[in-house]
Amino acid sequence: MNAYEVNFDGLVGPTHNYSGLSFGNVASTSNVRAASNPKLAAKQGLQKMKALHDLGFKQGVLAPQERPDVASLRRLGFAGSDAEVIARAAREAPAILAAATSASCMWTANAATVSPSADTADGRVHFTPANLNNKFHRSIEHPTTGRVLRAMFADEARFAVHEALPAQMHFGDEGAANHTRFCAGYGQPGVEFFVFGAAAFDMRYSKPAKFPARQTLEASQAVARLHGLAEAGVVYAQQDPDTIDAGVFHNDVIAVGNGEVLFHHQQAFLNQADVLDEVARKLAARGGRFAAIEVPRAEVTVEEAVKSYLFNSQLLSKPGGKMLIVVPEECRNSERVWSYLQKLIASGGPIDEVRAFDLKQSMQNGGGPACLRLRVALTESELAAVNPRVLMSDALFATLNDWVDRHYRDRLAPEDLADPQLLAECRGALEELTRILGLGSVYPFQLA
Ligand code: SUG
Repeated sequence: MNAYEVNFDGLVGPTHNYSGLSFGNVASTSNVRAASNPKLAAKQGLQKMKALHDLGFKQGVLAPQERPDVASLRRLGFAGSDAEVIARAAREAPAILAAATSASCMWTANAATVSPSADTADGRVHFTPANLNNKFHRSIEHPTTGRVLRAMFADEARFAVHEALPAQMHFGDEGAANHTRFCAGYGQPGVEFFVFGAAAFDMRYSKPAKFPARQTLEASQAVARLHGLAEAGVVYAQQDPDTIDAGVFHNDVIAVGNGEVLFHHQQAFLNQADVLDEVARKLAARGGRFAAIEVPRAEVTVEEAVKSYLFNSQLLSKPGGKMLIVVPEECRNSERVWSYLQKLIASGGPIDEVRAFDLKQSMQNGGGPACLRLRVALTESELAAVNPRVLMSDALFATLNDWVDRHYRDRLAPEDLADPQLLAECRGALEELTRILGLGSVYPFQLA
């Protein structure tokens, strides 16, 4: 049966802003207090979705969330009407209000970990929303993420959407940003590659010294258990702690995989040679031929990788068997990175085309092309069971652009986060969006 990879991109929410919330993510902390442009951010994201849809790739949309999250503010003791809750938080704890207002759910690579039906014991596609426990502003995403995923993948005979892992640092889970799957074909059993930053219970593993390791080994193992993955189809690898300290806060900042290919930096993993051997062996047993493309630090340093987001790229399989690499414009701005890419596509290897996209609004918070999408491999019949309203089309693109034009501001400065009107604007936009995307009631204000 035919199977596809579908990329579900996060639609940037109306409160997109720069609050410097992600310690360890260099772009986020360097752009703190800059003014943002939510309208432009949403449009840059939509342009990428539409361009890939036009090239024939399967593309979907994942809805943004209600922000500021007044329910979280109430749990922290800010009381009164919604407007009073926001006013009090703005006065007494602006950093907490900023966290509760973040549009960070746009980075849907962190929405969940997904295992396709060919890999799972019960033959369903499994989703575990990520608890994103390392950052408060992201830890509040998973309840709504779970409801949105259930509204998109509602057929329980085909899809299983789990609860997030326990919200605790031992099980810090960052979703698909730390997970890649290798396979000979999307519908065939593959090798799921879980990359962790540290172990929570086992002190023998090394840890970064400066920045947090956001994903634990124990979280990855729990997701593999929940999804019913066979040991023969799983590889665990540890990120090099020094690269985490250099700003590689997720594995998708230093490596990207697709099909039989892993495109990665020389310093991506600890014991890199052993890791690559294990993937090659396990993939061979599943009928695949592993091809690792290792970028040496002599050609691109870790710092250049972090700055250009070379590895936060999408590798997309084209009909002829070759792959397109989708990179952010920042790769073009680095002479060394761009010339590496030219060499790569001329090398005769699996990647033979590059396209750069302007995603600057998201990039300034550390979110490149790969951060913005959640990959779901689906068979033909599973794809037919997905809520069709969330799949990109010319009509949906036009509708969403018009929706953005009517609901989004083109400037949000730090002081604007105290404006109680922002919540009303966000709710108005989402009320309409749930109808456009056929999601039913998924937001706190709709469920109250
Ligand atoms: O979690 N930035 C996000 C970026 C996520 C990128 N995702 C992947 N690499 N898959 C994060 O660090 C910054 C928000 C702010 O500072 O306002 C932020 O949340």
